[in-house]
Formats: sequence, structure tokens, C-alpha cells
Amino acid sequence: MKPSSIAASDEAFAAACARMPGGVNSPVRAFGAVGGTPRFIASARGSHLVDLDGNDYVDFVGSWGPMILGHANASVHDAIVSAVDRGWTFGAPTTAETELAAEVCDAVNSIEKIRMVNSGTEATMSAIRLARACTGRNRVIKFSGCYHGHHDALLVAAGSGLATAGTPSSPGVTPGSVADTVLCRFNDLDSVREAFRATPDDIACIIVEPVAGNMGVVAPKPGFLEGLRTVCSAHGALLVFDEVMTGFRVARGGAQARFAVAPDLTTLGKIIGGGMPVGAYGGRADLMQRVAPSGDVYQAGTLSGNPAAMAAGIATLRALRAHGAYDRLEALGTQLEQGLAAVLQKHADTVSFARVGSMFTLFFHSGRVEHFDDAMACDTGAFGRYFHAMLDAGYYVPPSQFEANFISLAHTDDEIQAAAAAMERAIVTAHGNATTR
Ligand code: KE4
Repeated sequence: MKPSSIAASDEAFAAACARMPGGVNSPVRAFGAVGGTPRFIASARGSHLVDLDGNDYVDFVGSWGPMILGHANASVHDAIVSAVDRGWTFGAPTTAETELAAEVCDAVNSIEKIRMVNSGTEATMSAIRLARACTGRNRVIKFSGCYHGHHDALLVAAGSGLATAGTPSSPGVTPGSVADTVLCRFNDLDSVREAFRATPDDIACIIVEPVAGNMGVVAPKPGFLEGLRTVCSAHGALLVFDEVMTGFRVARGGAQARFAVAPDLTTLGKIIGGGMPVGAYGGRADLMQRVAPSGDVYQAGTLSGNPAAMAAGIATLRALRAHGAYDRLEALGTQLEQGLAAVLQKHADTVSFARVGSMFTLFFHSGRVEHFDDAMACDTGAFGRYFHAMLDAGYYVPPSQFEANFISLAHTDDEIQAAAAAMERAIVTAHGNATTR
């Protein structure tokens, strides 16, 4: 089903590019990795997006994870409107902040106290500052291919070899700001042990996506997360789980519940804001007490905890308490994977599929993707042809090989079955003659 027209998106993109870098407010949205015109969205409801030209898409991006209930969910909508009717930000405490804090703390056992911020980037930046303050140490271990937002210390490219000090991955990030950032390889405990051997007493924390979602979905190998816990405890370093994507996604208690590994600090975002700008960091009370004003670790935010955003998050997390919500998400993910079994077997030499619960990635790579080196070996040209075949068929999937797809509670069995069939056709198309877009 070719779109009837994308003339309105073309026009809107030209106007946007005249005013904003790349015509977007976050790079991945610009279709740079896949080519073509980004679709400007006019509206969304449930599992569907509609673009300016009236083309309808089944959505597997879900605003990059927050829309786990589906778009324009009635209870979330009503909660936001009700909050807005009372005035939507005061710069003063409200009970809504305590309500959302309680929802999160009650669901995530390792979080005894929490601080609301406005994005995942703010959450991870603040968590690292807190870890350094609480340990009196400087170095931070992160993993190649894991993304924790765009603050300087973690915008680090893979240096040569493993467990090496990273190099800036963006102009404007100074060598000094990444001098204490050490890069290891995801799913490779030896690279972590090597880092601790090099500086056993100066590593403040390890920050990790417990299920990587930013190199495509890469699950932790058995023992990996447990190994990080052990090595941190042995060296007095803190374990920080960046659950901005996995929090309330892969389980109500997050990946830490699914994999039964308790971090010292957790960062959150996306789903806890229900589509409004919310991030958070939290964990052991003795650590969180160091955050101003109860402690001396400074962090602040004009709109942190604003009641309209809190209302969206509270309504979303309360809706996720519904009996069977996560069983349903798991069932939809399983249905999709089973629907792909035949094509994945037939094309096992060129594609593989990774899924944890309701987040998944189709890799144009043979065999499991276990770390960033594997992900970097993907055939991104084939992925681009797959992407456009899906878009033309009415499916909005992430415009990059290195992202996660998300299933929501608004997706129906029929939509999942049809999506699997569309993915099968798109894989065949992707392997066809390479065509320019
Ligand atoms: P934000 O600052 O974008 O709210 O969160 C940063 C962040 C932190 N940690 C993890 C694990 C994340 O996935 C993210 C942001 N995720 C991307 C999607 N890969 C957001 C999409 C975008 O950058 O436009």
C-alpha cells in the first residue's frame, strides 16, 4: 500500500528545515539513517498514527517507548485535562509528585527515595553526579552501544580495544569531560574486570541499560547482570541501572525485577511520564539523602515534578496495575515472534530477531547480536529497504537499525498477526535489488 501522497509532509519538512537543525527536535526522527521524508504526524489514537496527508500507520515506535497504553488513552487524557484545569505548574510542591513517587517506589523494590526530573538525560546525568559524590570516586564505566542521553560525560565513542578511556563522540564534548569515562563491552564481564584491575579504587559506578535498547534490543547474557552486581559490591562501586526504556516496560518492576538483580540507583523516564516530559532517578535512601536540599549534591529543575506531567504518569502507572497487563504485553510479543518463525528460519543467514517482553528489534545480521561490535556489522542498507517497505505498507517502525520497536496494550491480535506478515514481505523486499531511496 503505497501512501496516497506525502506532499504535506514534504512541505512541512521544508518549512521545518528552514527553522530547526535538520527540521526536527531529535535527530533520529529525521530519517537520516533510512532516507526519505519524515512523516509529519497529525494525530494518533490507540496503536495508530495518521500523518498530514492522511496516511494511517500501525505504530511500533510509541514515541520511543512511553505510549505503552497506546496513544490518546482516555484515562491519561482525562487526568491531564483535570490537572491542567487547576493550573499546570506552580514551582511549588504538589501532592501529585508524592503520588507518582509512591507509584514508582511501590513497584520498584530497590527505589526507596526518588527525585523527579524532566528527561532521561537529566536522570542519568544526576545519577552519575550522585554516585561520584557518594563514593568520592571519579571514574564511570559504560558500555559501547548503550545510550544514556546526551550529556557530555556519556557521549563517548568506542575507543580502541576494550576497557579503555573513551573518546568524545561529538564535537563540543571536550576530552576532559570524558577523561573519567571508561568503555567496556556489553555482555563481556572480562572487559569490566579489566577496568577494575586498572583502577580498582577509582570507579564510582557502572551505568548500564540492563536490557540494551539503543543498539537495537540486546538482552543480557545469563550471569552478566549478576556479574556486574558482584564486581560493584566487591569494589565499593555503585551499580546504576538505566531503566529509562526498560522501566515499567519489560516488567512492572523493570528489568531489575525480570532478571532479579538489584542496582543501587535506577534511572527512569518515558513510561513514568505517560508521554509527558518526566525523568527520575532513585534508589537506596542513604544515597538519595545526599541530593539537595537534604544533602549537598546539587540538582534542580524549573518544571521538575510539574502536576500536569505527574498526572499523566500516575494515570499510566495505575492503568498498568490492571490484572494481566504485562501478561498481555508478553503474549503480543510472543505472537509476533511466532508469526516470524518461518521467515526467520528461511533467512537465518541474513536476519535475526531479538525480543524482551514487548520491545524487539529485527536485525539485518545473521546470528544473535550480543554486543555493539555485532550490531555494527548489521546490513543497514537492507534495513533501510525494509523500513520503507514497512512504511509503504502502513507500519511505522523505528527509522534506524539501532533502535527498539515497542508493542502497546492498544495493539490487537489481528494487528500483530498482520504486522508479522508485513515484516515477512518487507524482509523479502529488503533482500531484493538494492534501490536508492
Ligand atoms: P531522554 O533524554 O531522551 O528523555 O532520555 C535519554 C535516554 C536515556 N537512557 C536510555 C536507555 C534511553 O533509551 C534514552 C533515550 N532513548 C532514545 C531512543 N533510543 C530517545 C529517542 C530520541 O533520542 O529521540
